[in-house]
Amino acid sequence: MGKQFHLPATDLTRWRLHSHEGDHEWRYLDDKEVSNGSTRPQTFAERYLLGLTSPSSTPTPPSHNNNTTKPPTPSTSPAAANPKSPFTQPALDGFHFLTHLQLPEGHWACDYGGPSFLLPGLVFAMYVTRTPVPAAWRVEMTRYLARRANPDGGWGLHLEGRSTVFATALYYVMLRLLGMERGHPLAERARECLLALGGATGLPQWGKIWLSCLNLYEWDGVNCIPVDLWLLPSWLPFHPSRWWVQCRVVYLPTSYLWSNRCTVPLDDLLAEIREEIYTAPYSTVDFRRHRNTAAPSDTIRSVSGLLVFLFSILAFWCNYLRPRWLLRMANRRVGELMRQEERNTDFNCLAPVNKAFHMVCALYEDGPDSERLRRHRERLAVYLWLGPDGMTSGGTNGVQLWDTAFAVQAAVEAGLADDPVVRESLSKAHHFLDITQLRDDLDDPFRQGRKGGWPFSTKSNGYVVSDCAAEGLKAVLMLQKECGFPALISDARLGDCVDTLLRMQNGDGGFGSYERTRGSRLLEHLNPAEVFDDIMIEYSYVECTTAVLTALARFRAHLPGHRARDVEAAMRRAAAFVAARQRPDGAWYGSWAICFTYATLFAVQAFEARGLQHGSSEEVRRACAFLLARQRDDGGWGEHYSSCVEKRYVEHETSQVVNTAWAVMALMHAGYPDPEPIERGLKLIADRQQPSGEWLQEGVEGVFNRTCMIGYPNYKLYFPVMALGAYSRMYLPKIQNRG
Ligand code: LAN
Repeated sequence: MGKQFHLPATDLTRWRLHSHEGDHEWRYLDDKEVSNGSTRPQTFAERYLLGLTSPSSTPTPPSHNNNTTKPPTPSTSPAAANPKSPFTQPALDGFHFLTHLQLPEGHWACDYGGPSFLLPGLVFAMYVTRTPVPAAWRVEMTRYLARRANPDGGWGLHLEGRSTVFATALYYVMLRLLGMERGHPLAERARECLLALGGATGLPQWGKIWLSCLNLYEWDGVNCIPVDLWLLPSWLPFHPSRWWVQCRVVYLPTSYLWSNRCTVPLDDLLAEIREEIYTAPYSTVDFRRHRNTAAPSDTIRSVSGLLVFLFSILAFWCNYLRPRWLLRMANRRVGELMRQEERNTDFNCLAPVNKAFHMVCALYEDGPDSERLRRHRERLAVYLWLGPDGMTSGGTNGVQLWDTAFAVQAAVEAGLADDPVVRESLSKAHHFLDITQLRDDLDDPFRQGRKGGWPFSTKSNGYVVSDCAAEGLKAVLMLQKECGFPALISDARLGDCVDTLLRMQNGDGGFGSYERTRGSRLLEHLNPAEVFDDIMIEYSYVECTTAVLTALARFRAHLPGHRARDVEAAMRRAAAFVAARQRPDGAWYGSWAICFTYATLFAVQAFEARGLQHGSSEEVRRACAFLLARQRDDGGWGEHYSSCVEKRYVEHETSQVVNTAWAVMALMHAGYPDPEPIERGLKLIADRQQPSGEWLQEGVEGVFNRTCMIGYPNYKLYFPVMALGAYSRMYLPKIQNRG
């Protein structure tokens, strides 16, 4: 964190978190609301999320209510001599803490921040569309940037990363648009950092697109994104419908913006900023020459020679040959596809990147007073998250379904479902799972079938994700079939989920994120975004594949009659995929969290679902050996995010509760015969637990596209519970049965 500046803050006690079917909005009470006293007090969850809780205001955990002191620090004596697990009470205390954070609709909220290229887009979209930024947002966004600046004055691709042009230029422009003077020390230091990194000509393509919309860069200096692409027949191997959906939905609105050169008129402020972000006066910059300039601080992969060649042909086509009528036709097509995305996501869009671009397109297509733009304005707040350090944008509109599914699994796997407080919480979570299931398919030709599946966040988002559907299915099966909760979700609806999952399996037996893989890996040569790797197509992932495999196994145990042969075949192929992905060192690489401990936990569960454990599988033994070799003297595991970037295990400076929970769970699922290392890991987790039952925030947990980190703050709460509770419920019986 950089030098601290004195910046105004809002009164954090005035913020309230609203939720409608999981869609969040932080609202700031105005003076009138405060003075007439009609507002409800902040809840514990709100105060916790805003960093306003203190030990005295924190509810006491059951171990205290029972008049017992916190259970004695567990000894590391052999399990057999320790029939009542010393880890059960910490698990219960941990889950009780989670119940205080649950929202009335049954899900959990959290700060899903980290990436730095999301918030600027939303602010830019507001600037271009002349949408006023509420004063409280302005104050809190500025404060956030001040709190998160690096010592050199810049910002990185994600919160823990070193400064890049991408983040520093976008945040700098954002600060200025929010009203910060160029002479403010925060702005001054950011500008110095940006210019030292080479200035805004080194922006990757997505940054260049934004600055062009803002009239701070020239469209001629952005590699072409022709709308015509969307008129091509979909059988073509490079058709956009074959791209990874996250990439496809970004290039849909940006193709419109690029092809129509959409640019906000220059005003005084923009004219000033123009002269602040380049190393030379604006009028002397030859933007055309910078189409492929990417700052060394930012570049993960440079644009391929093939793509540079294609770009030059396409630019010629777009600038000189393409008839106007064709452009109009393509615009219409892209407009239809954009409206379809808006309708299907209740104007949230898939994620904040395409949301912000859509909002700008709505202005240019439909005008400043259009209903479409009004709906977009209304749905900005779902992405904005307020925390102790200010306001930022989440990577999606939240982690609602994902967190809820894992919280349920943690309670059940830890054997806590009979506790009355836990039961009430599970019942609310069950309701959320019920209302969030996707009940129908869409008429969109490019969308993967979703009926019966679950999304990552909310029903409004509406995109099925293979592992979210799988984790949701497991949670419902646990509640309804194993813990006696009512059948809110019928067997037919559970069967729909399985049918949807079966349709998502790839040719290699694995599962991708949102869709089946539709294009060739060769398309990666056409990746124009210099800062992200592997974004062009869906790939199969070990985590997603295992999630589906274990969900199918649990489903089959309860409903063996549903498509028995298809389910068995899918499981067999999925297991083969996971086995094939094991690295020579025995571990698996994690694509969605940090990193080898995460993926190895999943992979080991895939083997377990096929009846293979330490005693019966060489692969599982190698996985255990990999983990054991990395256990630290304090009993924990700690992986640094560089593991993801460098694709080798990189130690964190300290053991991390979340990595430790994953590693011990992997060993337990593997049936590792010696409880000693597991107990040492669990002891570290129990020792780090606070008197309130919670665990404190440590390093960032999640990742995407290998280089961008993203926070999953609830991981530190439910994965420890799951690990602590699994010890006596799942692990001890497993090794004791074996004799
Ligand atoms: C996510 C978040 C959730 C994540 C899991 C469910 C954990 C994973 O197992 C499958 C993939 C998925 C759904 C996922 C995909 C990529 C997302 C949407 C994100 C990491 C959150 C933000 C990110 C998105 C791509 C950000 C925009 C950037 C681009 C490069 C397009």
